[in-house]
Amino acid sequence: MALIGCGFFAQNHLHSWASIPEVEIVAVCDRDAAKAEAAQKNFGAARAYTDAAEMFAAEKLDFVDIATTMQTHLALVEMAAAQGVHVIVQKPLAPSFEDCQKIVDTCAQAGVRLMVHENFRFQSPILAARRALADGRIGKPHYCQASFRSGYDVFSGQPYLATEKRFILIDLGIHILDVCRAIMGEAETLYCLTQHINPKIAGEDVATTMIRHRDGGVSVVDCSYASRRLPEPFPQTVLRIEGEHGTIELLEGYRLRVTSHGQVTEEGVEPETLSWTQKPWHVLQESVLNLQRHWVDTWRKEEMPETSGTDNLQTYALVMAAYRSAESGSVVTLAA
Ligand code: NAD
Ligand code: 89Y
Repeated sequence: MALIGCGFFAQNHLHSWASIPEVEIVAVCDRDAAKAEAAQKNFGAARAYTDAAEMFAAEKLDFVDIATTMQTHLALVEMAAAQGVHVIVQKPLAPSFEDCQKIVDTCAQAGVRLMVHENFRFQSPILAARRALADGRIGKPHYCQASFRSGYDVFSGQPYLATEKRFILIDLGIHILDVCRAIMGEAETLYCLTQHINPKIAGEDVATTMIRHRDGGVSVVDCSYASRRLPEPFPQTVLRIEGEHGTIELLEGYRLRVTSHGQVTEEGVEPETLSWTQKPWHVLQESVLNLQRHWVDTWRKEEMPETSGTDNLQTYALVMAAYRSAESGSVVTLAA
């Protein structure tokens, strides 16, 4: 495989690919030669490129992992699809729904697999909560609160986040809405309020969304980068899922509490740090490995990955509906 975009978050992709035995990183590519060369040296790739077109012309690849920012995704996917190379693309898939659809269609027409790097649903604490639900411990869920509230300075590592006119919903809310979809299913209607608290950034940094799901369930998805509180909980997502027989709570401090048929159990679900992960990012870093492992496993079984392009269009549609709702002040109905 080859990786395009050797920046801030791609380091986690590289460490994860390096620890999956079935995968060989043959090439890396970044417009910035220094970043490409550092990745080549640190992860033992045979070749480093600064031009993706040149890389696709020269290499025989099974798949490419695109870890650049969203503005470049469509053009890079078109290059991969033209060579019959399977694709993983970081979230958000593209700046508009139309371009996301083009990415999905381009891959379908070329017959290449497409997975979106939507990793939050693969965090081990969230997987533990999803397992408790799938095991029937609370029965059918009718309410979910998925909450991510932090004051962590994400702008020092990712400065582009401070200048985007749209910030928290498309950067972070996309993950929490995706976790909510994974738990509660598709949405029918949605209402969102946004706030812009930090004057040093261009976009909204708080978003509170209420969802009515197609099967009648209700969710509240709230995200904030303007919450000043100690201990700083970044990057924990907390969950409360209520069902007919009990409640699943993923609490701060990575505690999973399940009330099932009048009995309560509680366990720690914080992942161990790996040789290349560091707190507080370890839970996100490990989810990259879990997602990349899922790509390899589903490829071998010839199954669709959970976060296929087609699946991710539904999550992206929620983000766009949330912006529409916040801008218009009205409830938005999602297309079937
Ligand atoms: P970054 O700016 O640090 O890295 C992007 C790199 O891509 C840069 O080094 C840039 O030179 C390179 N690049 C851009 N266009 C290119 C092209 N056409 N060809 C080759 N190289 C090119 O950005 P980042 O913070 O690492 O974010 C990258 C993506 O990862 C974003 O979409 C972001 O939303 C996503 N991200 C996801 C998570 C997660 O948990 N899933 C976390 C952080 C960032
Ligand atoms: O870019 C974001 C993401 O996808 O997860 C956390 C993050 O790094 C900052 O919000």
